[in-house]
Amino acid sequence: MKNKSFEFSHALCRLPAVSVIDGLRADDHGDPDPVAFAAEHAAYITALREAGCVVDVLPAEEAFPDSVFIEDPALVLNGTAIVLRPGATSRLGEIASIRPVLVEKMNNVIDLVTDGFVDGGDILCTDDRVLLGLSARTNYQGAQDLRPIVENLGYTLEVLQTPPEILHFKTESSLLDAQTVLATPTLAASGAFKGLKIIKTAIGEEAAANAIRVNTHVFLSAGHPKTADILNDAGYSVRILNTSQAALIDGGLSCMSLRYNR
Ligand code: CIR
Repeated sequence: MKNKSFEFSHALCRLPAVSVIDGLRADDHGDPDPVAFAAEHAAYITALREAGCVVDVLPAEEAFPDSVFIEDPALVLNGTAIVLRPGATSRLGEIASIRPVLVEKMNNVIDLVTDGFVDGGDILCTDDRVLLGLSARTNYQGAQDLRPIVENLGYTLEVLQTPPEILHFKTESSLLDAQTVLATPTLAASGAFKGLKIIKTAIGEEAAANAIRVNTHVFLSAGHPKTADILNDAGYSVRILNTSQAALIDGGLSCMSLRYNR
């Protein structure tokens, strides 16, 4: 029996577009290089496959610079895909792009019923809980829309507040196993993770928090050696991946795939 919060048979990714140079970002540290981005993305897909996932790779969507971050317009729970509504205007068109793919691949597809906003990056799932961080991209109406959907799928929804300086709830947190999260000291202190064990990122390595557990591996962004040591010492099998290009436009490891079971 798979542990549904971190054991996945499949993943869905979308190739980065050349227009990724226009990706949204809070602070400008230069544009990503599309060639380097594609190389890092290819290594990420290889790592997902080596971790045991069948990976379907969708073509790039030039009209949507941030569409490589495929986690944001959808969530898959128990084989049901929920089409979300990204909170950035430039990303709303990603809904129409991803929806037919989900209809083809998933058992069931559900839409949000109002014009509320939810980004997948604000959602962290355990086996039976959906933690949703309100943020600049996810609003209360979106949370209200999501609640009956996730409850019908057997989860409880917990609506939390992402500290204002953080883009997404999962920019600074990730699930390591059914009882444990990796989180920055700031998000850990917010009280969001009641009932869960918290492993904190090392000081100065906050960007390491956007990790992903995929089957027996924990994918961690390169450049965070102290956090890698903490995770290795805690018994996790850490796989380091370069995310330097995604980081230039506020993306990380979780955002670049939808992971699910079929
Ligand atoms: C954005 O601002 O929407 C993208 N540049 C980054 C999205 C990252 N997604 C995520 O953390 N789930």
